[in-house]
Amino acid sequence: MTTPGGSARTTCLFCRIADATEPASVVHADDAVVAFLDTAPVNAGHVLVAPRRHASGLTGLSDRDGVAVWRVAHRVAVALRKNPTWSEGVNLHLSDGEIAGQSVGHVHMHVIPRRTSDGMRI
Ligand code: DGP
Repeated sequence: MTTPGGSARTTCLFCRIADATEPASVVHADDAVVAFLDTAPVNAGHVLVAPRRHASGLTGLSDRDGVAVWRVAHRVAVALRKNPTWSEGVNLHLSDGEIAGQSVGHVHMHVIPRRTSDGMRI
């Protein structure tokens, strides 16, 4: 499925993943959102949730797409929480802007499973 978005459809990595012209391990896809495994996971099962429609950051994100991203991030988090081997907790994280650590210019939410053994302190 291709979502309108001008040149971003070909130049933006996450637009290409949404359009399935770039490979990704997709765990959920619907009309508004695609969710896929992060290739540089903080923990096993680290998922990124991105709107299909291109928005580089929160300023350009519509209410509708924001709600859709949240809905899927919530569902992925709840699914991960069902199996304590996969996650004893979850961090939801979104970096908006380079100064905040955003490295891919297509807004996305991180769903990061947490385990006692991961030793992370965030
Ligand atoms: P952020 O730094 O918040 O913009 O997160 C970008 C994430 O995207 C980062 O955790 C690594 C991930 N990433 C970068 N390139 C690719 C890719 O080609 N495929 C996938 N699935 N994830 C990627």
